[in-house]
Amino acid sequence: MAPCLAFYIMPSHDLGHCGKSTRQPSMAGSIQTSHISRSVRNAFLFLVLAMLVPRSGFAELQSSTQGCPRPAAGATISNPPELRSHNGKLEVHLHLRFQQTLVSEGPPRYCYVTDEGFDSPTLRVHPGDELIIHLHNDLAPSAGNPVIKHEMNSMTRQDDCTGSTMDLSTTNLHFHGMTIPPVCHQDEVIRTAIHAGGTFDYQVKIPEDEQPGLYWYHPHPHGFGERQVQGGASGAIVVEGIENAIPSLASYPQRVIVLRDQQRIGMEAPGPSVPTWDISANFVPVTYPEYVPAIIKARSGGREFWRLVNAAADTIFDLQFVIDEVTQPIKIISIDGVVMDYPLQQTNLLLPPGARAEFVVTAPNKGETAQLITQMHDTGPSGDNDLKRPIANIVAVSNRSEGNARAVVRGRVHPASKPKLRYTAVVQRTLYFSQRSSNPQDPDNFVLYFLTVEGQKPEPYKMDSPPNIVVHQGDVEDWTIENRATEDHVFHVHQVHFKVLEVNGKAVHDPATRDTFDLPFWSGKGPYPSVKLRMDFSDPNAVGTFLYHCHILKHEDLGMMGSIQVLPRRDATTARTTAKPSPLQSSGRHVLDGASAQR
Ligand SMILES: [Cu+2]
Repeated sequence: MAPCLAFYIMPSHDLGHCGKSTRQPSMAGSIQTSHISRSVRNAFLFLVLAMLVPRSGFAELQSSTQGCPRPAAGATISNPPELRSHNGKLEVHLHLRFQQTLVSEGPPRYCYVTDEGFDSPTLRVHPGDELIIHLHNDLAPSAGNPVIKHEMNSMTRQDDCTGSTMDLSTTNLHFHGMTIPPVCHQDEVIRTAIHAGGTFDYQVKIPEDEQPGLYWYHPHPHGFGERQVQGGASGAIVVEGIENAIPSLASYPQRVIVLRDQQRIGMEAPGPSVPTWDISANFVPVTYPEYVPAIIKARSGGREFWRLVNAAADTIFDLQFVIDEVTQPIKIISIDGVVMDYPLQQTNLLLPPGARAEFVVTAPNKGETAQLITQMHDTGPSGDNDLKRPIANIVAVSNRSEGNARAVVRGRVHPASKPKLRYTAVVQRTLYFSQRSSNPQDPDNFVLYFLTVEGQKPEPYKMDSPPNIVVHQGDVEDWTIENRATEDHVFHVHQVHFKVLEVNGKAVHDPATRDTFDLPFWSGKGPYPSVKLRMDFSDPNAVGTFLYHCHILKHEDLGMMGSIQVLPRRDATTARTTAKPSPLQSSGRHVLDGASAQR
């Protein structure tokens, strides 16, 4: 029993035997598995012991500063604090903090706190703005922390973005969904390793053509993202100007809701009726088994503009808005930060980890019972239990001032332009999600996760792996992503958005432009679930090396990831010499015509 005490100290993949052994992998990556098992067990024993001493007895696990205050279950949801750019600039100090907790306080917490004390603020910027984030890693290095390193043999230089190791107290920052260059001090996450006590300056220019909409920031240290994100390290980014595309939105109260998941307090291994993770909305927890909903106060019968990000590490939400037990239509305006080709009226909204949705809802009238809920989502026989549960009760109030939404503040805005997606792909690739047991005969077996380019060898991603795919700026490719695993996986690519062209081999017209997509699990027989995506590498901000991965962070941490290098645009004189693919990239790459070399 004792080891399972640590369920709320460490992510389940650190645990070994608190759940199904085949679903509780150890840290993988570049490290030896036998070593991992011992490390994790030792770490684990330490943490169990730590649980049994007074909190002051393990102060070395705390941040060097104060912790992360959180609202109680059943609290009223407020918009996160907001920081707005002024005169084309937003500069902020963010301190990443960790707070160890007692059982009665819920799971351990991570948060971003500003110098002024704002917790995980929404950053509101305009296209063209300068965004400067001084990220202070206030996590405390601790001899007691289970330090698991991803060694990178090729790292010898000591400049800013050549970090040699990641461990539990290492962090960095990813601007999810934004087309910010993947270079040092901007949106570089492969080699940016900010160690405990360190400060790192991010200085980015929001692209002039960035789509107005909802994005988010979160840590992306390879091997340790789940733990920090699930602890609460995340925040929304709003690129202003969506009311230019949809003028009616300017008149609606606006609400930013950050959905997260968190470790579930409890001794029992998840059964089919127990969620793998608890959830929260703007940090108001909704926990098993009581599921006390948060409260949202909205003007009776009024329309509101809701901007939701699924900042959960692992949980897939399938949202519904229900009034008096009748599911209400949701008018979806935007997905993943991009206004859709046309609004979609739906009664449910599947939101995998990382995805965003912006939509209009009509609040209930007084006397009506209204809830935002998530439905059960079947993630497959190997997947998590993402169960049906309420998120918030929507309570009708008399007027807007009683509600806690706020009106749109109009600022400098740019016309909303569509991504430059051209429909002339010349290269087809197939990538596939797969997973397998490390050794079915070994009681200590764990799950290995892969995201593989067809033709290459399935291997967990390592930080010093060469790019799996190499393209040039201007290339347009179609990627077929297959799920050959018996649980859902969520495809996400940094720096670029894509169009969904086909689902399971059938053409679709998806009005959304996305950066995140849920692949349903494979049943074990028949064709693999698949999706064909149009990838456009024309944006100069995407030149560089960046990642694609499963956005279920447990899987990402364990190596379900690959990297792509976008080389500078080839010109006419070099086209013929550079068009020949390397042996690595030739695998799974089918050139349909010669046009790619001409761009
Ligand atoms: Cu996955």
